[in-house]
Amino acid sequence: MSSTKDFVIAASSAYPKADQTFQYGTAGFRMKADLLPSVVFRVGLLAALRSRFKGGQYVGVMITASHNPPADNGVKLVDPMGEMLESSWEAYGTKLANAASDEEVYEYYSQLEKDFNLKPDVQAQVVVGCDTRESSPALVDALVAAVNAVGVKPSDYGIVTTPQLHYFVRCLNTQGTDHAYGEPSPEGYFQKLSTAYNQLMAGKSNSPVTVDCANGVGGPQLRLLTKYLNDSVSVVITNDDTQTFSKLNSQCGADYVKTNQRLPPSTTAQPLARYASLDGDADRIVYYYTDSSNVFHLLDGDKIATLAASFIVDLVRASGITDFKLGVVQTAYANGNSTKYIEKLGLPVVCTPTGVKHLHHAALAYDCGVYFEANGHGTVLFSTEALRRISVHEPNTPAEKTALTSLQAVTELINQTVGDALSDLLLVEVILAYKAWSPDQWDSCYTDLPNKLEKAEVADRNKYKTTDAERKLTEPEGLQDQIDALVGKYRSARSFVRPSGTENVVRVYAEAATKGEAEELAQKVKALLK
Ligand code: NG1
Ligand code: ZN
Repeated sequence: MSSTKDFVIAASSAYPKADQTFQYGTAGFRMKADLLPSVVFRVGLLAALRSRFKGGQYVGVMITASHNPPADNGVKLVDPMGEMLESSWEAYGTKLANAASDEEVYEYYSQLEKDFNLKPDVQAQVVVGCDTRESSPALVDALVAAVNAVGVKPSDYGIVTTPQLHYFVRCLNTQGTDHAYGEPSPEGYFQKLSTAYNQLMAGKSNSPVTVDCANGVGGPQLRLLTKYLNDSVSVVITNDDTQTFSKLNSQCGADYVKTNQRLPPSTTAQPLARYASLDGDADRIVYYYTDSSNVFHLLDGDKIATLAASFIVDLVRASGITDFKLGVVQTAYANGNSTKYIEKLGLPVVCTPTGVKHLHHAALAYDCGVYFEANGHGTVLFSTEALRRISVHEPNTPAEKTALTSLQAVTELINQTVGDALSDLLLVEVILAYKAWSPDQWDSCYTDLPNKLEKAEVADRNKYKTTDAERKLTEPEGLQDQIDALVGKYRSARSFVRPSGTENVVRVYAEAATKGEAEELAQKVKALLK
């Protein structure tokens, strides 16, 4: 009779490893899709181990490369409450992915079983989802082959957004408990979001919003979601061709708009109308508009964070809830003026290293933690205690009752597992309707400092070491002093350099009083890296 060892080795041999070193980074493994089959196979083994380590709870595997070009793909694990994989396990993923032979794959696998004392009677449960890329189905097959080899039948959700998969995982693990998150199905997801949205929007309306879906999975999913929404807003869906693989993230999508700070070329914007762009797996969203002079204005993650934070704080106060701590979490890429604005609102604001797991973690310190990366990836977390207080609070006046009911619906509208472009879209639409704000009114809360993001190819990005939430370099020696000297020459300037966690490059960010100065500073700092 064959043993697990035989099954794993035989199955692994169908997914030979490319001659390459892999690393589980900020977004899991991400690279050209043809290098990935062996990596995904081994991630499947890791997912099964992780599930057993978590007492047989469901663990998710998402196959996507988000905003990367169509030829790329990626894979990442989702922990039982819908969070990103706990950091200490990333190294096990890296080790498995780099095992030199099928025998070594099994050796590491069984070593982890021993190290964590994983009992054979705990059955692993794995769920998988993927984006619309051409390479995704074959990678799902690799994943299925791996978990089958260790006796697990995975649940395959097919083509879903990354945040949907996070939602399903949390629902599956909380079913039947007093903290059940929702029905673990696409319908359950749409139902949860739309019920909250429809309740919040009763009697309110918005002008239409046009949503560029990056020709990714967000398009079909948003189309389904809109069927559940009342007619308080009409959502115009664009760039939703998921059949032509080469169109994914090409000349459209949140990353294109944020990086180039311009409209997707396919969009002819009506002045003062609202536009939004999702990324390829719909976990990021940015808004934008053109003003009456046809000038483009970006409403990025920082603007969404400040909008959400001020709205929620107002609702909490209006509900009569006191001693409620709401904080905002940003990264070094947050515009300097957004940080000043949050401070002006009297709210605590902290800066963490790049990567949502850091922001998510910091946000847990508050009753309500609002976290967004400038690129539009973020969400709002309510602590268990805050949710309890909100649910038992007794309003003293009809006005308090109205605010409290809205606050309760807001906690349902927000996907609290991870940044979710569809949930964030509905949240922004609700807030703008409540405030009766046009996009320029929202924009006028503060003016972004002009900024520039550049990337530099370097021989070895690992030579760049940072401190102070990646705002300062400690290595290479002397480089930070040179950057500081350059920054000192510009008005309202700030610049930092950090190695990317997802690409083999070093990123340079600069902001300054004018566009010209920000661009010049970025170029000069980039030139230091040569
Ligand atoms: P890196 O490549 O580490 O800069 C990028 C984004 C992050 C985050 C991750 C994960 C920027 C400057 N960086 O990280 O914010 O979203 O990808 O996708 O946008
Ligand atoms: Zn994404």
